[in-house]
Amino acid sequence: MTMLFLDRLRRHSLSQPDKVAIELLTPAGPQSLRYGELERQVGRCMAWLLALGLRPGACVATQLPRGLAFVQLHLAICRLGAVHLPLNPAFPAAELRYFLADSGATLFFHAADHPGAASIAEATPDLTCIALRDDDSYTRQIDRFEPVAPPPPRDPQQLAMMLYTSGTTSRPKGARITHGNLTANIEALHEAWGWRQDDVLLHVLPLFHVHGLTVALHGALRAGATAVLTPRFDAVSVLDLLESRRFSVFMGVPTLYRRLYRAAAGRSHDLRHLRLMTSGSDRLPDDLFEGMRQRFGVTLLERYGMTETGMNLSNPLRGERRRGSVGLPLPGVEARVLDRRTGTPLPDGAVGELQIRGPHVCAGYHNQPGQTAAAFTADGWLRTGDLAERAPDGYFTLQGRAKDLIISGGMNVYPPEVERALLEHPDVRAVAVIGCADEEWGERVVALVVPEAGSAPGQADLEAWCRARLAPYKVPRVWRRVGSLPQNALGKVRKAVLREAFCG
Ligand code: MCA
Repeated sequence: MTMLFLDRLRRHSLSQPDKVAIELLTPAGPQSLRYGELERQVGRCMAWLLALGLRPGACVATQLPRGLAFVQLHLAICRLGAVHLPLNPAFPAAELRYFLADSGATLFFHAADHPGAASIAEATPDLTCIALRDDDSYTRQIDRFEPVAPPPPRDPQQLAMMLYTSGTTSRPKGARITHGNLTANIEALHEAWGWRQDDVLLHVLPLFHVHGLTVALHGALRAGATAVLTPRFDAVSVLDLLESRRFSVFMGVPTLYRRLYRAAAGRSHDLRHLRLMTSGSDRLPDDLFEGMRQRFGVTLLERYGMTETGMNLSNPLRGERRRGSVGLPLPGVEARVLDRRTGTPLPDGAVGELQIRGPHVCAGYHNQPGQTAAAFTADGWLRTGDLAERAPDGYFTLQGRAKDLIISGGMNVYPPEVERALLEHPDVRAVAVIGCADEEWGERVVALVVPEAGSAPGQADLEAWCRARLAPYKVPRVWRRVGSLPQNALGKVRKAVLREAFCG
């Protein structure tokens, strides 16, 4: 059996205790944690969690900014055999309440200035809520404890994380991610992307998604490499850092690359010392792929993943990084393209639904047997809802989505979720939410609102309504009032017609 991810990390703490594992850049200067210190701090954190009554299998939610406390809590929760649910700090209380209730979390770590925390603590007396002011206050908490060092879970079926993904028909569902899933994915990436112990990753991505957490951070820790975390993404300072320090790896979404590209206008930059710059979470536009090559001398490596699976397909590290393609199946991953009507496999060059199978695919959705059954075939293939075609030489190209989904700045926005929120507004009779192409964000969220007779809800009012219920990136940026919405014979809104009419 392959050594599980956390075991591998523990080995690094013994073999290279003085090597920097994580460096956090802060306005007050860098803070670093060496592999040996990381193991000790995680040991103290585990002692604290045990003192708080945490048991294996229990779910711990965190809604924390990127920082050393987040990383240590993540590793400690997983190491104790509990389940980590990392949440976006931008979720308002309304969304947060749903995630906490649905996951059955027993412990919740949140930022001390969280506006909704008091009401949540009051409404859910069984939930232990712990406020952390910053990394320093976290360190003071755990410093009261001697480190413990229980062996990491050895059962690959043991749950490690729960990550929520929205749906077109349902409320968000928690993908159940096991230690075996995490290990399978990180081993596949280690091999395919040639992770090295002397790699230095510049990490700018959110830590509460697969991309930033289980691909970027775990990738660096699995390799025994160094991850340097910026407090937030700022194109000019990231560009300066990439040039001035010897980073070898960077991971981003197309919106980030667009900003880097623009920030470099009029200046010459050479980023050829980076051996790997990957792009994912959304389709990389052709002009950006070419622009990054011309302006920085870098050929971006595009890959394809999902919350339910981690990474599935990737262009090769060596060999052709094909423009517009998401590459080939990673080691251990099976991928196929099926006819959506008949369910039969399609020949190369034909567009159908992409399905994925392998040891990295999650163990279904938490408490949602119906959704799990709908998402998987009887023989274990995950229906991705993405359309793709396979070229005769094995490269896959995404060709759109069968699901109603908008991707804005690499974040998934499910129109039905936004529509449901707006339909609760007393002045809204009907609404359709669509994505319109946008150079910076990939797509931008547009709402077409049919008001109730005699009412005329204002944009500011509708926006405030959404902001109280949804994370800011889901809130429509463009609003249009319409008299009616075009429907098909089954009464379903014809979004293609709306996109044609309103995405000018
Ligand atoms: C921020 N804003 C956004 C988005 N992000 N609006 C639409 N879409 C977004 N993605 C809005 C904020 O609400 C705010 O508006 C304004 O932009 C500025 O906010 P700020 O936080 O300063 O934004 P930013 O720092 O400029 O963030 C943009 C970003 C960020 C850096 C592109 O969105 C980002 O890090 N995206 C990467 C997401 C990612 O890692 N995705 C992976 C998940 P206002 O003030 O009006 O509220 S997908 C995944 O994991 C799969 C498996 C995969 O394959 O990778």
